[in-house]
Amino acid sequence: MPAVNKARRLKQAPRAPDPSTLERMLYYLKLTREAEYRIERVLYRQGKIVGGVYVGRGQEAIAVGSAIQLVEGDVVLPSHRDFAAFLIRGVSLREIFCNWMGRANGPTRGRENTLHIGNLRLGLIPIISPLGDTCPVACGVGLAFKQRRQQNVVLVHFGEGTSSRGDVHEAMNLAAVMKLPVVFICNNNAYAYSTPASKQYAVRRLSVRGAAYGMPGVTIDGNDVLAVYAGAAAAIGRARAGEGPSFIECKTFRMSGHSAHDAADYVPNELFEREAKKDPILRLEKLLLSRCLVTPQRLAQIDETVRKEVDDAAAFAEASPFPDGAEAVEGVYCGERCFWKDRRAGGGPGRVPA
Ligand SMILES: Cc1ncc(C[n+]2csc(CCOP(=O)(O)OP(=O)(O)O)c2C)c(N)n1
Ligand SMILES: [Mg+2]
Repeated sequence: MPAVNKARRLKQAPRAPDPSTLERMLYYLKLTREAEYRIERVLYRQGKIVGGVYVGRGQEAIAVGSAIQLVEGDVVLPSHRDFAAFLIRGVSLREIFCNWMGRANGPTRGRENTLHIGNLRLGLIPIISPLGDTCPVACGVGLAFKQRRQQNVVLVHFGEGTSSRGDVHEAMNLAAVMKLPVVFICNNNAYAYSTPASKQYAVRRLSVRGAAYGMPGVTIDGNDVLAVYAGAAAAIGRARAGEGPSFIECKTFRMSGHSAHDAADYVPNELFEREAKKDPILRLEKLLLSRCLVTPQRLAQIDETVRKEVDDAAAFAEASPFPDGAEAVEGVYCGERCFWKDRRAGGGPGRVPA
């Protein structure tokens, strides 16, 4: 967690994004879509990526519209479908692809291949496998900010399935009682693996749970990046002002199986067809064109940039070495010769020094 107090330099985010932020949001939406497509539909199918591959196709606007507003010192705890949060916080596409492809120079040095990567300097806490456990951790980060009188905020994302877990409820209660600067963002994509939302909870809107704990709760259209931006701006502003946590339910749809191996046969086709019409990228493109904030030529340029960046990252990862088998036991325990301590001291990734 960043220790430096940047409070005096922080300003509350504006409610409406300016034209350059709108274009940046479009860029990140497109970069996320293209990168995840390459990972899930190309490299995985070529056998170059193995194991579980989770993407957030169709729900990219949630991470984009919220993380884009974070400033130095803020922290985000993304879910497994918030790829854009990693990019916006400054993890490079090359690092991400190296991690997916199990390479020695990826952030986990080939130890795992999903987005369980973090970087405290960037204010990014990795996904925690037991779902929901990120929420109490978010409270811990928020408490640290509060105790240091730092005006930073924490965003924590989780699915609607995860919202049924006890940890989430305990964390929401704790955050409200302690007035912690945490924004709870529920990515409600209608399915938790094969379980539809109707079998997950009995309330009409999950946002009523905000009031249950004494914090504002809103339900917004998670496929509308401007709605996400506005909802997140209000919650972030409140958190920065020391007024405590908020709960945002972002309604969206998982436009994929749970993971790359899952054909999602249990999701009716009509649902995919209906939801495809609400695609967040097409919506933002249409809006920017109608307001003359981009030209068709500019859109084509963005597409070209995005494709080149993804080509570069994939090629870089493919050309990168796999780790030596012996490295698997390095850095597991932090003892006298600690890889992680050494790395913090500038030792860089690689072997534990002798
Ligand atoms: C405590 C826990 N239970 C089960 C799992 C296995 N699991 C991983 S993702 C997932 C679905 C979660 O659904 P949701 O919270 O709606 O998120 P989504 O995948 O839809 O984004 C499950 C059951 C887990 N990682 N942790
Ligand atoms: Mg879900």
